[in-house]
Amino acid sequence: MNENLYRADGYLARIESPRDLKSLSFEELEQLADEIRSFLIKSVSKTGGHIASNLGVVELTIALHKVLNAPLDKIIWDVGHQTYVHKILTGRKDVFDTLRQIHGISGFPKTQESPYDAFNTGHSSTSISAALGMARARDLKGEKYTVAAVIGDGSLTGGMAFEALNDAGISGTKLLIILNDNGMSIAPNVGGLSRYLSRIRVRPFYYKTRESLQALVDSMPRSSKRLRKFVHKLKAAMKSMFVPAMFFEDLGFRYFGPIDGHNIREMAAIFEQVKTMKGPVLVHVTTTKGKGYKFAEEHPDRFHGIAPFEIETGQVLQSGSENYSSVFGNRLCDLAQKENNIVAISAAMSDGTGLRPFRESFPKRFFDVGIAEQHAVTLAAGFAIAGTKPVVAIYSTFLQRAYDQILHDVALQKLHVVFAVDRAGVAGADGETHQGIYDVSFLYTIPHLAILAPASPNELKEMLDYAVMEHTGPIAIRYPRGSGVEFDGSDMPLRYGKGVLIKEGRDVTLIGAGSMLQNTLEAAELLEKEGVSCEVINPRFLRPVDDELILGSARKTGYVVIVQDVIQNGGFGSTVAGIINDGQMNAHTMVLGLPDRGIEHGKRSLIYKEYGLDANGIKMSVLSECRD
Ligand SMILES: Cc1ncc(C[n+]2csc(CCOP(=O)(O)OP(=O)(O)O)c2C)c(N)n1
Repeated sequence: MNENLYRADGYLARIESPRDLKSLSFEELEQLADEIRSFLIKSVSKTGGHIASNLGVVELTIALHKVLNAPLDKIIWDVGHQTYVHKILTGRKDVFDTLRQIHGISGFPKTQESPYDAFNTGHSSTSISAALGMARARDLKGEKYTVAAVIGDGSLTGGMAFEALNDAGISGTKLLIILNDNGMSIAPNVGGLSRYLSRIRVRPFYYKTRESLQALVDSMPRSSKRLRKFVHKLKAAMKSMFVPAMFFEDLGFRYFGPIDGHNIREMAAIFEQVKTMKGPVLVHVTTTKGKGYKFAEEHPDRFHGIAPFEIETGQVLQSGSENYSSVFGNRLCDLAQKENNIVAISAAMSDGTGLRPFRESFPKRFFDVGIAEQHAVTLAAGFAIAGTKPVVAIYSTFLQRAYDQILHDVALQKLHVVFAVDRAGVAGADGETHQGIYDVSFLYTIPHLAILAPASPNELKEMLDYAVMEHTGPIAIRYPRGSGVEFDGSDMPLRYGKGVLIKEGRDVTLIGAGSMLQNTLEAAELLEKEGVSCEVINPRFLRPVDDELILGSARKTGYVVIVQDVIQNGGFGSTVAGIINDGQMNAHTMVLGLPDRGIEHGKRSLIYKEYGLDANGIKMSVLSECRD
């Protein structure tokens, strides 16, 4: 038991599984909610994590588990960043201090971690599709249980969620959707749907009256057909008076709400009622993001995902040098001062991608499209073809969503769109759903696309200048999470398709791509001490490859090692190896990268170490081949 996080004589100490909630009264559940809040604040202040979203769903999670019978009943959490309370209630409170740490529990649902985690999530807007699939499978197999998707108003801005609503509404399938509406994505939510939800939020009178009328209909004997018809007509008239178009009901859902998402009793009563209903139902609950912790309520965006912090002040404990995201954002502002044609596009991540200064300085040239990466990319294509210079900043992992838009809408038309691919490489504590380790492989299949990887903040600035001001076609710059350091040679002028020889040597050529250059340089130092003379190349362009530079070095050393922070297959490493093999020279090649499977969560440096991509790991791999 973790006595620092909860009291031995409290209610939380008694909860080993959701079954233990069934016997508690609503007053006791409210006390449990208080204990969970204090547990969350204490624990996440040490590990870091998605504190604000979880503080917002304490009562909702308790009410759901009180009424549903998990793991028989399935709960699918959209994005999954708000599952801490669910994890605490489903037998994981005593390992909660390992959250997001290497070999510890994940910050997202994992079917392999617990039978209570019904579906793995991480990227947004997938829950309704997955829940509908599970519900349809249940019906085909003649099984009986409830499937519930819990989705936030931010995640509802993603196209997939609309596609799923469109399908689910007419499915006739028993399905429960809980819309957790806190008015926030990471930043305040955007778009027409968000505006629509806020209009509903301020019209509780209509919904309360309508629910009472429905209850009246339900209580009437079947024989009183005329009276039932009259009440139905009254409901319809009220609807057209108060809510011009009832989106969810028109799509085919029975709609309940808005309900106070911090009132366990009220939510439990509705969940009991809807649990027995046959078709698709949507329950709209309103919550406060960050509820119960002053700093998170006041700054839900800053406390969305946060590093370890001091509880008393809300201040983050570690603060390092300027990170790549803000180097990018600030440099883009400098360029935008000079060039009026530049526009910036974000898919609900303006803070994370460093675009806040741009948003504030150039509000008319900044576009937050919601969690809609596909739309963001084709929007950029439209901007480009109409003669502006769009820069789209998206994390590597979320860019996966927009593969076809990059290929079909941007690249085939050779449009000048700049992709700022943030969090490239190992992303760290968010884990396997968030690793930016696939982008080079999938971007490599896209025609006409240049791919650059800066090895230092100065290089990122140079590359951004080049990509925005000089290049004319599609171009991606991929840079890692966190900050970087400068090195000798990082100020060499950038030339299209050209890498840089950083250090000359005789025995082996080490090519350190982007963020891996630093570890590669350190590995070279270690190898020199072992008597291995290393030549080191900074490729700068992952595509096109500087074959002249690389072939020249391969000819000299006869042994080329490519170090990259992405999966080994496809992309830069295999292309370089192919070029060397095609050159029919007697040179040996080795690609060091990550295995082609999910990479777990943990501190970035520890993950790189685990997979042999730290300086020592690189040295050992080089030596093992030298000695063979
Ligand atoms: C495809 C995709 N893009 C971006 C993100 C980053 N992201 C994580 S949570 C979040 C906001 C979600 O808002 P909402 O669903 O309302 O949940 P809340 O945190 O407000 O509870 C975003 C943009 C993501 N997980 N997936």
